[in-house]
Amino acid sequence: PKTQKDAASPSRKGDFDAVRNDIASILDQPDYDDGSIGPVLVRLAWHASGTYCAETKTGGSNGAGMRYEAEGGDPANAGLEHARRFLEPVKEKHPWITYADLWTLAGVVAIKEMGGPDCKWKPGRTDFVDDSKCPPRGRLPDGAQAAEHLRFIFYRMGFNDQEIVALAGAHSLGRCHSDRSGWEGPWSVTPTKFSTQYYKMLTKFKWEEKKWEGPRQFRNEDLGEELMMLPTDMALIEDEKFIPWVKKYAEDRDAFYKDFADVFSKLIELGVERTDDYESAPTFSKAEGDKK
Ligand code: CCH
Repeated sequence: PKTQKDAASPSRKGDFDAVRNDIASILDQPDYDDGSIGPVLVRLAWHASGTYCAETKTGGSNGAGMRYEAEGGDPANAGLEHARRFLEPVKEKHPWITYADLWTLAGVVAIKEMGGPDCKWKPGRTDFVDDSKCPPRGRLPDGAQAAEHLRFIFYRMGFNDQEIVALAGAHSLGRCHSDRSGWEGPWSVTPTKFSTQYYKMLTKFKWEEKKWEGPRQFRNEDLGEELMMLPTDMALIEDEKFIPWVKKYAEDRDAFYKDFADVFSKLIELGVERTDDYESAPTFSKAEGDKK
């Protein structure tokens, strides 16, 4: 049933500022993780986009294929159903926006609201009407691997070494969840603040393998058991071409903010082909398929 507020202020098609405001207004969620859904929204935007393959021009944020089991059920996307569910009221209030636009815009708004840079964002993504164009599974990075794997995954999208390191700085945000990826813990002591802390942690502390039953991850004895690094994070300081960028971004906040804004905007544009008159999918909470 429509509330009075909805009836009094219907959302005007194309009013992206209104959508931005509504996304910003739901970021603080005291009962969720570290008190903000910002980090998981950034991860949603990234995983929506990071399936892109430059050679075949498939994958990318266009389509919002994660609504379908084919893509949403990829083990790499475990936990992102929470991000999509949090955004559902925003979609219901602004039904004209496509999911593909909403998810990428949510990442951009979250970065900004958590103290990060303004990342350029343009609308115009369309939503798939079925799962036939979902990218194959296995295109997203596996945290258990090393530098060669990172290059294989990110070169496929069209990124270079500097861009790989700049993107990874998003790990100042959020945390690993044992019931999603199997790994456990945040990378930074301020996981809801966009910062250079990830690079500082990597360069200023010595990381050693954690002795536990779970998947291989790293810990520092002075920092305690909470903070962590993945094998792929360690690869950034083990590789001679990556490490100069890690050191640079640890020391130069302005360079990191600028480079991150550029590369995140590039990421969410991958595979986007615009048409003037695009249609949005109906709100998905009313459709079948997105397993809660
Ligand atoms: Fe990441 N990331 N990420 N990541 N990631 C995880 C969480 C976040 C890898 C693995 C993981 C990027 C790159 C990589 C975020 C942003 C980005 C987790 C924990 C794993 C594992 C998932 C869980 O358990 O919930 C690997 C491997 C790479 C390789 O490069 C890039 C690029 C970005 C964005 C620009 C954010 C944010 C999170 C926190 C999510 C949350 O729920 O708190």
